Amino acid sequence: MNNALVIKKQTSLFLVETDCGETLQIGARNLKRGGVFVGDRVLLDDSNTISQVEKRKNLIIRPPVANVDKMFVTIAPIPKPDLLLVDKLIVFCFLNNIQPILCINKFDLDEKTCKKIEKIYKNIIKTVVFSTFDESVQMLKKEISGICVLAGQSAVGKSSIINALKKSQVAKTDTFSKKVFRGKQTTRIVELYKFGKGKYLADTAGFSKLDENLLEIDERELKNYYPEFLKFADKCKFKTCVHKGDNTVCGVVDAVEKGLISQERYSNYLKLYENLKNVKRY
Ligand SMILES: Nc1nc2c(ncn2[C@@H]2O[C@H](COP(=O)(O)OP(=O)(O)OP(=O)(O)O)[C@@H](O)[C@H]2O)c(=O)[nH]1
Ligand SMILES: [Mg+2]
Ligand SMILES: [Zn+2]
Repeated sequence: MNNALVIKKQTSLFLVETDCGETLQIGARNLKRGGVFVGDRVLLDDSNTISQVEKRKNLIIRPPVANVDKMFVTIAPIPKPDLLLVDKLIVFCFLNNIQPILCINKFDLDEKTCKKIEKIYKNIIKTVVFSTFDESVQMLKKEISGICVLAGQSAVGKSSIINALKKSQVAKTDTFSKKVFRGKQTTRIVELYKFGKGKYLADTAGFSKLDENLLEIDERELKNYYPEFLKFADKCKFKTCVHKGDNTVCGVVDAVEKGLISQERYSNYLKLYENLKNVKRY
C-alpha cells in the first residue's frame, strides 16, 4: 500500500506523486462512488492501481480540483476587469473553506487601473500587484502552500504566471486577440505544478463560467461573505437587514455613502443578491 496525490488526469490514466516522491502514471479500479480528480489523495494497491480516494476537504468543479487550499483570483487591466466575477469567486472561496488571494497582473500595462483595483480589495483579502514580464511576479511564490489554483477571466495571464514562476514554458499561453478569435480558453487540462514539498499550483481555464448554481446560498446569507460589511452591520435597525437601503436605518448603506465601503463592491453585491434571488429553487 502506498499513499499518493493525483497531479494530472489523462482520460482514464492518472499521474500521481507518491509519498516517497515518485511520479507514476497509473489507472484506477472501478471505484464505487464518484471519480478521481486532480488534488485527490489516494491509496494505491500492490499493483500500483488507485484503490481508494480519501475524504475530500472540498471539490470545485469546471474544471474539477479537489482539496483546494488557496485560490489565486487573477485580474488585469486588460481584458476589461470583471469585478463581479472577482467578488463571486471570493464568496465561493469563503463558502468552500478556500483562502482567496487577489493577484493583480499586468502592472506594466496600466499602473493606474492596477492601483485602483488594489485599493478596493487590499483591506478585504490578501492582495498582490505584479507583472509576469518582470521579477515582481516572483513574490507569488511565497504564497503557494498546499493545493492552490489560479482562477479568473480568460487572458488575464494565469498560464503566464505558471511559466514565469517555473521559468519555463510549461503552460500554454495565447494572445488576447487569438483567444477572442477562437472563442475558447487556451488552458483546458488541469495539472498541479510543484513548487516544493507540499506546494502545488494548478493552472486552470479560470472558473470564469462560475454560475449561480455554484453559489447555492440563500440571498439573505450573502452579506455574511462580505467581511467589510460586518463592522457596520450593528448599526442597522434590524438584525435581518440585507443592506439594500429600503428606507430603514442601515449601517452598510451609510458606510457606502461615506466612502468607507467600496461603491463597486456594494453595487456588485446588489447584483449578486438579485442573481441569487432569481435562481429558481425547486
Ligand atoms: N503586458 C502584459 N501582458 C501579459 C502579462 N502577463 C501575461 N500577459 C499576456 O496576456 C496574454 C494572455 O496570457 P495567458 O497566460 O495565456 O492568459 P490565461 O489567463 O492563461 O488565459 P486562459 O488560459 O485563456 O484562461 C498573453 O498574450 C500574455 O503574454 C503581463 O504581466 N503584462
Ligand atoms: Mg491559460
Ligand atoms: Zn443594513
